Formats: sequence, C-alpha cells, structure tokens
Amino acid sequence: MDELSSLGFGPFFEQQLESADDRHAIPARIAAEHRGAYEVWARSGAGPAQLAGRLRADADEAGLPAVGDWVNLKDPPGPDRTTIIDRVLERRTAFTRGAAGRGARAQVVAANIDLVFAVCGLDSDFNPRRIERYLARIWASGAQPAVILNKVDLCEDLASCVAEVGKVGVGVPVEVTSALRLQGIDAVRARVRDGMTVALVGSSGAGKSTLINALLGEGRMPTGPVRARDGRGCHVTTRRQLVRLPGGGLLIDTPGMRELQLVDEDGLDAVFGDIAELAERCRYLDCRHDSEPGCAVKAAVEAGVLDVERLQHYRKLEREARAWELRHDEHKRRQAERVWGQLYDEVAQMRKWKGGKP
Ligand SMILES: Nc1nc2c(ncn2[C@@H]2O[C@H](COP(=O)(O)OP(=O)(O)OP(=O)(O)O)[C@@H](O)[C@H]2O)c(=O)[nH]1
Ligand SMILES: [Mg+2]
Ligand SMILES: [Zn+2]
Repeated sequence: MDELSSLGFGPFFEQQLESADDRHAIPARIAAEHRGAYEVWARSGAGPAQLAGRLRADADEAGLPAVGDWVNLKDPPGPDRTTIIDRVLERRTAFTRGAAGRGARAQVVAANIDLVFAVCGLDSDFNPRRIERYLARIWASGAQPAVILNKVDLCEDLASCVAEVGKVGVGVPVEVTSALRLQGIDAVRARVRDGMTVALVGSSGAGKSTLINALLGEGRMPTGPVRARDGRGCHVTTRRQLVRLPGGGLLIDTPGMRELQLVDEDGLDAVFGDIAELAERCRYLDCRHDSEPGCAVKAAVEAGVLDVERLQHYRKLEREARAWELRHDEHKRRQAERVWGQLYDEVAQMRKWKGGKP
C-alpha cells in the first residue's frame, strides 16, 4: 500500500481533488487538533497547519476540520513551519454527538472512520443502555460498530454481561479484553487492517488509552486511575488524536464522554431493528405503537416476543433525539434572525447615509 492509502486516502477523496485547480493538490489528514491549531500528515511528512482565514470565517463548528478529516494544503507540511489548510474535503463518515452545554450544536468526534469501538469497562462502568446509545451514534456515523468489553480481570459474571450486550447490539461483534493484562488484544488487532481508521469511544476510565498502548506495545498514551468510589475516570485524555499502528491501521483516541447526546434519530432503527421491522406490519403507517388498533409492536409485547422495557427505551431515545433536533432548529432560526437583523440595520444605515432616499 502506498503512503496515502495507508493513511486512509482513497477514491472518495481523490475524486474531490480532480479538477484542474487541484492538479497540484497536497492532500493531508488531520492527526490532531487543539484550539484551532492542527497537526497534519501528508505523503511528504507531518507538521503543524492552520486554517485559511476564509474558511475560518464561514465554517460553523461541524464544518471545521476534525481529527480524521482530509484537507488540501497550500504547501507541503514540515516540522518547522505552519502550512495553510485551504480546503476541507467532504467526509465519508463522521461520528457526531451533541456538544454539552453550549447551545444545540453537533460536534464531530472523529471523521472518516471505518469502524468504531464502543469501549466499556466490565467494572461499575458496565451499562448496556449506554452501549445502546453509542451503537445508535455509530450506526448513524456510517462506520461499522463493535463493542470492546474491557477489564475482564475485574468481572465476575462475564457470560451474563456478554448476553446483555448481545441484546442491545444484535449482530454487533463483541471483544472481551484486559488491556492491563494484555488479554484479548490480538483479536482487537485483527479487526484493524492497513488503510482502516478506527475510533475508540466510551466513558472516561473505560481504558481506551490503555487499549491503544496495548495495541502499540508501548506506553505512549497517558492513562490515569479511576475513582475508587464509583469507578469513574478523571478525563485523562483531553484531545482527539490519530495514532498509527505498526503493521498498518490507524486509531483515534478520544476523551471520555460524560454523556452521549443523540442529535438525530439516525441509527435508532439500526439498533432497534426488531422494532422497526415489527412497525412495518402495523396497520397504520404513522402508528405510535400506543393504543392504535392493529399495532404489531404492541402485539409482540403482549405475546412476550418483545421486551416492554426495550420498547420504552426506544421511545425514550426517540423523544430525546427529536427534542434535540427541535432545539437545534430553534438555535438555527435565532442565528438566522440575528444575521437578518444585522443586515436590516446595515441597510437602514445606508439609507440614512444616502439622505433617506430608498
Ligand atoms: N483492572 C483493569 N484496569 C484497567 C484495564 N484497562 C485499563 N485499566 C485502568 O483503568 C484506568 C483508566 O484507563 P485509561 O486508559 O486512562 O482510560 P480512558 O478510557 O483512556 O480514560 P479517558 O482518557 O479519561 O477518557 C487506568 O488506571 C488503567 O490502568 C483493564 O483491563 N483492567
Ligand atoms: Mg484516555
Ligand atoms: Zn404500531
């Protein structure tokens, strides 16, 4: 494989650079980002980069380059000069979530990924409902999902944990590891092939960075202890970062998330495929599976085929996603109003300046 393909480059990105202007294109991948400063990897080498002012001005947060994005550079990168990013290529896939706190904005956690590992500790971190949430966002990203149940050395009833995960992630591959004792690492490694980009997501303290170190065979990523009280991590990893595995493949380490906010309903039907399938057999197309006659979902619950809690949880996530979408639309509307307001003021100013003539 050539250098760029090993970095995940392929026809999807190449096609975007085929116009005459791009004959001298210098494609590069965003390897790290910190407060608007980027590290990029290109065919010729690596170095710091900055976004062209023009791009900084128009982009909203989701449009700014994220780790894993492919960009075009003005000049080849080098360790001792900062090059300019003059274009961000369209993404093939992206894992996004609702950004905590600041308005209703989607945040890109990792771009152009092929596979996402939802990492969950088999200590007090273990929570199938949370895994379900992660799986919804992974399906929505366009990447393939897999689950890593880490810290098996602390688990007393592995079989029941695996069974619970099997219920929320039907058909999703599950790996069981102890990153600390280097168990199950080869099976995880086998899922990451040359040219692939694989993100690790999960709560703080789940062991994402320890897993990456185990895969690298060296303690490169900083890791930190979990609180004895509740097994929570202390948010050791603070930025997203691309890591190259010896032998091929790229990993993205991400900071642990406090909560994974659903930003749309994408991915829910994939996680709740059984309910989606039943719903197709409801008498009414817009059946809410509540008290409508001829509801196949209700009938399945009554027949004991579908767990009522699973249906309730599906509804809860659906409501949450819709609420976020509404908030997001409202946020957008207000932003648009502000822009129009400014424009209106400017026009009024101009009229005044012209002596009140319209
Ligand atoms: N017992 C046990 N501890 C582990 C295992 N894997 C990781 N740990 C420990 O869990 C703690 C947290 O590990 P990290 O790798 O820092 O967790 P993280 O998911 O990267 O956390 P953030 O960077 O905060 O998101 C560390 O003390 C690790 O040594 C494991 O398999 N078994
Ligand atoms: Mg970490
Ligand atoms: Zn129904």
